[in-house]
Amino acid sequence: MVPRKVDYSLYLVTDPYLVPNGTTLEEQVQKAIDGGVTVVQLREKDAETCDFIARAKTIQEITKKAGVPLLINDRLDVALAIDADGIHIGQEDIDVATARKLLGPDKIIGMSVSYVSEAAKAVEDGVDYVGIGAIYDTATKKPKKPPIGINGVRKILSYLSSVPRYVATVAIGSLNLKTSRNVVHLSAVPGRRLDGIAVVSAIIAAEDPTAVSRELLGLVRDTPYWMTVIPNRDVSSVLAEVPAVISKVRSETPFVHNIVNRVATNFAANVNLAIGSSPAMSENIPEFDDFAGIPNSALLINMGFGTDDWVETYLTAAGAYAKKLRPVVLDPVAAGASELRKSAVKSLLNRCHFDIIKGNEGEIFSIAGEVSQMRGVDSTSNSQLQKKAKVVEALAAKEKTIVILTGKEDLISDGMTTFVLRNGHGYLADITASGCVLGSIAGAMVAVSLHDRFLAAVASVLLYTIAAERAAVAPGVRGPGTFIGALIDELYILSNATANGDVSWLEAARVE
Ligand code: 3NM
Ligand code: MG
Repeated sequence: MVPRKVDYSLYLVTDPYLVPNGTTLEEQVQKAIDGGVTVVQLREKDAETCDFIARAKTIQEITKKAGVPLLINDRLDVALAIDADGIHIGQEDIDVATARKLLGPDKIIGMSVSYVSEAAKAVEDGVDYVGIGAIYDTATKKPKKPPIGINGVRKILSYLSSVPRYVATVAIGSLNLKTSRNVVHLSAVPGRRLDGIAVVSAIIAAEDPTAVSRELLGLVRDTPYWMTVIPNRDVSSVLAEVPAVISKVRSETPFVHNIVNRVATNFAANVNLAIGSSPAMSENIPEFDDFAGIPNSALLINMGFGTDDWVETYLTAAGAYAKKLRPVVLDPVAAGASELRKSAVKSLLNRCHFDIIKGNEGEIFSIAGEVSQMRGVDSTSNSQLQKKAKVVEALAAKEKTIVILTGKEDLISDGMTTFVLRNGHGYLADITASGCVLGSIAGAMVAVSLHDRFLAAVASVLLYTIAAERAAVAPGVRGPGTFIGALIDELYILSNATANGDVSWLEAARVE
């Protein structure tokens, strides 16, 4: 047999117990193939050998006709009996060398792995592909190990990118219409991405396996807008585009859904209004889908409060906006301050994509897994600028996001380009929620600038920090209290001036 290039994009794993009433596994497999499934693995954990072989033969008729490879789960004897295209084995199954000897060099051998160490062993043993999982908890299979999330996939892909022989990869474990896009695209590392997704219940239990398969294949193959990073940015050309973004917020009135801590709610809503956006403050899950469906919507998740079900609320909200391809801003308030917050951020990053992540040094370093002088929300900078720039750049590239690191100087990075911005005023450190409201501004800006999120971040920080400089010296401002009112005024004044073509205030910008 000639070794062929296998397309792993949509890899169906069967389960006889999940087939809906009134249909058969064979029918479901046929419908799934009609929808674009590219590989089928027959998985029968309880079948007698004779039944397994009989079923393998009927499934093989379907896959052969479609030119789709058929792999057998675990059972080398069954694979040999029907001359299947290969087998899939787990860590505790037959060893690869024996399987290879019995199957020959041209058959496909795949293995389940959860960690780099297991992947390394599988590569060394000569497998053709690895099934990486479980990504998330799944009801389909009792997990032996904790789920590894998107970050677990990244680690294995990074390892594989350093291996000379190409070993293909699929991810498995609760991959469905909600999770697949992020798992495939967010896990990509330089030079390497998943070849596909392995799916059980989302297809086998579906009423319409054809439609689901078609949609899943699209999620694997279509590159989401947030994978595109604009190369070769320079300060003057980005600055030249800032007024257009600020004006667009005024003319288009984007809807900004703020999930924000109680300390910041009123301030954030007023700031959204001042720059021309339309705020809603809601933690009510049943209305998230409606909000996400509003054209020009954006979501801000500000983690400044902790309730029992907060992570669920954030995940549901981020999922609703992701489904509509609308932007989400994350403000990981005091991300490293407690174990609760650390694990909350970890869950979010293992599932969600964020268009902008905004935090102070302590928060951003904590997310990036770096050590800084973290002291809750008041953390100040001790690190060198170079170090900060490296951290924001790496985090932005890894998470396919724009990172804003606020402080005495603000850093903004898309993973390729990093700007340092030096506007602002000391009063911003003397009032509460000054960082939180920047997240709300970023939500409004990115809602009208999805194609250029870096620009949206630059526009947000400049408008806000220059407004702060002006507010601090505005008539009647005597301290932090009067500053808050003047800051809202200046945001309003500058935003309107910009919309009316007066951009002279931008001459104060200090960006490099
Ligand atoms: N293997 P669903 S998880 C068969 O982690 C299987 O190796 C896993 O089912 C692993 O797509 C899994 O319904 C079940 O979540 C995945
Ligand atoms: Mg097994």
